[in-house]
Amino acid sequence: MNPPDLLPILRYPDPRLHTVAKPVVAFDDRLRALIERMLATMYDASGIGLAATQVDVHERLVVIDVSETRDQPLVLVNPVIDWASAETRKGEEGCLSVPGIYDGVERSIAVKVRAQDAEGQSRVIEAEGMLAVCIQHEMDHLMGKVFVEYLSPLKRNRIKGKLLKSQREAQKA
Ligand code: K2U
Ligand code: ZN
Repeated sequence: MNPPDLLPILRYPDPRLHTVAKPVVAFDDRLRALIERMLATMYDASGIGLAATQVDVHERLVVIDVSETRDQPLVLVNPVIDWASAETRKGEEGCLSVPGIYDGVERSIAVKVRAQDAEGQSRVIEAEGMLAVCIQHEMDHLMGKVFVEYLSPLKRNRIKGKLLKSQREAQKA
């Protein structure tokens, strides 16, 4: 079987990254094919998470794999954070849509998420550590939020300028 085709990842400050995703309603072959392509895209980009928003699909779907062995994919459809710890920690974050930029973001250290799997089965996930951070980062994407929005306007404008410059140069090459 051919590996699934990779999907192009939107790059900040593409305005489509600020679209609010709609709930997934059909648990069909189209969804399963999309999940396969998102997983292939995430692994190919060495990411530990990918939200559908980042591949210009505006539905509430996230894939994650925080395992060392890169073989424990987690599919979250229509995820809802039911509980987030009051205790927070500032951690270094990156984003496949903001290549080469890493900065500190404050996140709850633990979250409880209700979501459906690729077949539509509901499940509850209690997460902490990197998985909790990744879930919060991906859920932001589904709300049209990119992690650089937690940074100061000065930093964010510098990042915007840097990325637009590198995108222009890439087009010339
Ligand atoms: O762009 C994305 O949504 C994938 C994110 C997920 C993520 C961001 C920050 C912290 C945890 C997860 C990353 O780009 S995946 C790349 C990466 C890998 C390990 C640690 C941090 C970032
Ligand atoms: Zn991201």
